[in-house]
Amino acid sequence: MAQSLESIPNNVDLSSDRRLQRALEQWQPNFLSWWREVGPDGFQAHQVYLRTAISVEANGWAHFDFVRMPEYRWGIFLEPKSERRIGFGDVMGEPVWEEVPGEHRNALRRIIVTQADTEPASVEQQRLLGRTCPSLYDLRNLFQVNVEEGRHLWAMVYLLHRYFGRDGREEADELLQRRSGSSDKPRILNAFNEPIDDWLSFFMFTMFTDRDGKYQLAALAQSGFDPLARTTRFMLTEEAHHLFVGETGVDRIVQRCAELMGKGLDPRAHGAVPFELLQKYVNLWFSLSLDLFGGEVSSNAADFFAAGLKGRFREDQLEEHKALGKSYRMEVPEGGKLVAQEVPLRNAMNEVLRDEYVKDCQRALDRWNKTLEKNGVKELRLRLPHRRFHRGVGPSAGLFFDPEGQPIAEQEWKAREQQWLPSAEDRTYVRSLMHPVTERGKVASWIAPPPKGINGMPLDFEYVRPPSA
Ligand code: BYC
Ligand code: FE
Ligand code: FE
Repeated sequence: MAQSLESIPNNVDLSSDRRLQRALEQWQPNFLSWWREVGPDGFQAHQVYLRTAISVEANGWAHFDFVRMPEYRWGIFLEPKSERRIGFGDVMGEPVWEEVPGEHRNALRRIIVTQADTEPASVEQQRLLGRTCPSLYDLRNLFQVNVEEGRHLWAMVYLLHRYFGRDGREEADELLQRRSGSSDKPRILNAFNEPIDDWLSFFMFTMFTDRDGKYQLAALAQSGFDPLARTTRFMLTEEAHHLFVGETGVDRIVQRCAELMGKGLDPRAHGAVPFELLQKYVNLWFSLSLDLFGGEVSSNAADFFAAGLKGRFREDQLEEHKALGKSYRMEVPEGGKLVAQEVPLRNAMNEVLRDEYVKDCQRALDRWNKTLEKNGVKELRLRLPHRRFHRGVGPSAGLFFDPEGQPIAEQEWKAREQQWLPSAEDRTYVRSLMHPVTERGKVASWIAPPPKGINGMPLDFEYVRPPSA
């Protein structure tokens, strides 16, 4: 069953719009070439136990079967239309838009392209991980995340083709041309050009960076541009699994470390990840992911909110939706000191969204810290570094702060950077742990087994089967 010969699974009545269907069918083989070129390396012919979205209804969703990844049915699914009105900003109360308003065309295209760009980027970043999987269960989860990020790209490309005419089609082509980490055509946002070449980084990425995805998608799910709101709502249901993979993945690594430390053993001597490395990887991926929310003070963010393009997290559950005449107090570095500043609330929307994100990350750290405690580790606890630490975007970028957020001199940063962020040696150590474990039911030494399998299957289920099977 070669999917490329069939039409594209969808709930948008694609067959009624022949031109659009043809344009997407022309893009499809380019997507597949991209997938084969920079998608999961070495596993394209394997049979993977995957979940495929076949409709947006609860039962059409949990469809599990063995699939070869290039034959995954990447589909276009939007939540059903409802009588929605714009819920915030200057246009609050007006009916949502079914087409792109001319005055917001550039802004919307930019938001959609930025969102779209992250999806293939993450697949590229993760392409070599299959070779060093800690178990078949984890290998399957990696591929589930990868195919769904591929579907998220489809979701955005549909919007570009359907609503943005020729420039939308050009943008869709360029999404397949940029490459994560490339020096001449890099991906748009910083974190998506960082290497992910070990599984500790993968779990940190799905914990911290996919979680930016959750908050950005939630903000776009409020959008006055209804097709964007409806498609991001459905994407959020898939995102939940990615976050599960990240949060529980790190928790299992913490557990392994804690079990050894609780018995007075040295994790390094037993092929596990030591506590200080866990903290350094948290510092790295949390700070990189904070940058993805944009600058603390942003006129773009204010414009997006005013225009009804991008709301706050769960905007529909807030009490007021104009965000006018209010300010947000933040500490901003100025001339080597921290100065309190009152920022008009709309200009602080990136920071408001980041607040929700940080709370959610703290919740996960509390859970990991319980795992340390339960295993008899008394003193050590993981901590989120301060928001100013190691930032590349916003007023703290280019300045130096310790993990508590205190300004320090560049020299001190240089002297201590390796205590706070993974050093070349640390990365080498983590990579040295990465040996593939592909025997059914077996798990690598550095990670605890998961508490249960996927879709009610046992832990020793053969989640990924070699091509001959
Ligand atoms: N890297 O006004 P500012 C996901 C640029 S993740 C590089 O402060 P704004 C996923 C910015 O473009 C979710 N450049 O920021 C996760 C602007 O450039 P110009 C992805 C950056 O515009 C895992 C300048 O700096 N979705 O789905 O308010 C796996 C000043 O910007 C960065 C979205 O991002 C950066 N980190 O907000 C798979 C949603 N940050 O104008 C998938 C769509 C800022 O000076 N994007 N810049 O040329 C947006 O809503 C906004 O573009 C941002 C930035 C929130 C990213
Ligand atoms: Fe995604
Ligand atoms: Fe994701």
